[in-house]
Amino acid sequence: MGFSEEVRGAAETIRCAESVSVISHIDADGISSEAIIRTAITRAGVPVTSHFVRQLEPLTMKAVPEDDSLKVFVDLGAGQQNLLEERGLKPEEVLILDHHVAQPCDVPYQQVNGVPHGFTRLSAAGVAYFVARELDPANVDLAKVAIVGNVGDMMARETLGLVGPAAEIVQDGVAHGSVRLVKKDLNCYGTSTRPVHVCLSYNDDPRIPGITNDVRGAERFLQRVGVPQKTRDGRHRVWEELEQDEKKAITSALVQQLLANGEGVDRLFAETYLFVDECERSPLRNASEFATLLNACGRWAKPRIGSSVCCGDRGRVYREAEYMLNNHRTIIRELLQFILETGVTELSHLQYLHVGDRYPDTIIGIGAGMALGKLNWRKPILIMCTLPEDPSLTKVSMRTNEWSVRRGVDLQAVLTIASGEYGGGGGGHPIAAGAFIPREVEEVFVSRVNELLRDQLS
Ligand SMILES: [Mn+2]
Repeated sequence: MGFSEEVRGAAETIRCAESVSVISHIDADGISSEAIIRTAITRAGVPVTSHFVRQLEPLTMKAVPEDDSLKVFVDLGAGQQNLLEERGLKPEEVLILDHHVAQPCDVPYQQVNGVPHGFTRLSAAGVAYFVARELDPANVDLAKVAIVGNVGDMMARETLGLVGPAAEIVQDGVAHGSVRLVKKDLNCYGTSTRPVHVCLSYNDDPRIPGITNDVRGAERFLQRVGVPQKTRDGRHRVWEELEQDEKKAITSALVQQLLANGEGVDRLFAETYLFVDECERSPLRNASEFATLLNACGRWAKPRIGSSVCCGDRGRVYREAEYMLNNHRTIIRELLQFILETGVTELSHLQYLHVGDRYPDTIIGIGAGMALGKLNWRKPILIMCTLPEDPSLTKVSMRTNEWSVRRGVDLQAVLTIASGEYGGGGGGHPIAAGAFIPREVEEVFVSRVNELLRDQLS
């Protein structure tokens, strides 16, 4: 069966359902997937309820209602079909919309997943979008939310833009009028909300000597290029609102600076996705900042707030989401400060630290990622924390940068292998990955990861 047949089959299953329970994941992709499929199901006139889980494991299976509704698993399920089977779910009461590698299973659960068809850069929000569009072509207004999910799940990162079926979603959004595609934009986070010099100094893909991790350096750079940092009324300008010739002046100077340092310029530009129906300088204005807002909601256990924002709420719920985002950033800044003050232990191929139970496991990876630029950025960082709800387990997060990934580092591979060897489990991306391990193996685990990194670089 081809991918489009799977999509058609899923739409048919939903149309025939008496009622639906959506079970989804709390990250940006999971939240946007849930918003898309719940909206489409509601519009099809089928009663639907939603349930969010941090991950699908034996403990969280109780979130799956014990009724005769159709259970639609989004952004999870493919890799946990044994749990569905153990629960005694029959094939006719399950539909999986996922993009993770499927686990072999004796029960033939219905599934839509791009991976077996070679579409490895289509996240669950993309899969949910195609099913929604199949249910009703008018659902193209959800393309925007699908782009947020795909970008949030790093589907555009390596390829500097969405590709394959995900690029078709972008075309739908452009045709609908809610999405503006910028084909060759600055490859930088925060282009709609951050002052330009802050935006430039936070960027490490590519690393620009004298600007990356150097706010003053970035300010001097803008002065040199002759681009005013502030508006006439004294407000800091953001990248998105700069004039075309100012953007050109900046990127040309960045190209020169990179070339002068013998660095490649291929990662300086990327495709970006702007949402023209959102307020200027709002975190909803572009796909990657919108995804951060969803992640903030999910990581602080408020996925429903993020979902309502995806569905168009711009009132009280949106203000709560903004609060979540600001709170998220404050705590991450604290965590960053903690990491820098405590310091890391350096091994030959990585640097690591343990933050105990000071910070929730949902944000330690983000803090580690931010700290990396201020530490030895050539070595991946590994951060550990204890889990208050299960002291026998340790959560491990790792972060690196494009520079290392291009040299062969794959954090997902090292964490999957090493955690597997010690009875844990892990996953993620080459640039960012996480795992759970038994607490008593922390030390040997770290040296094993160091060894695996050494092998990858040899
Ligand atoms: Mn996902």
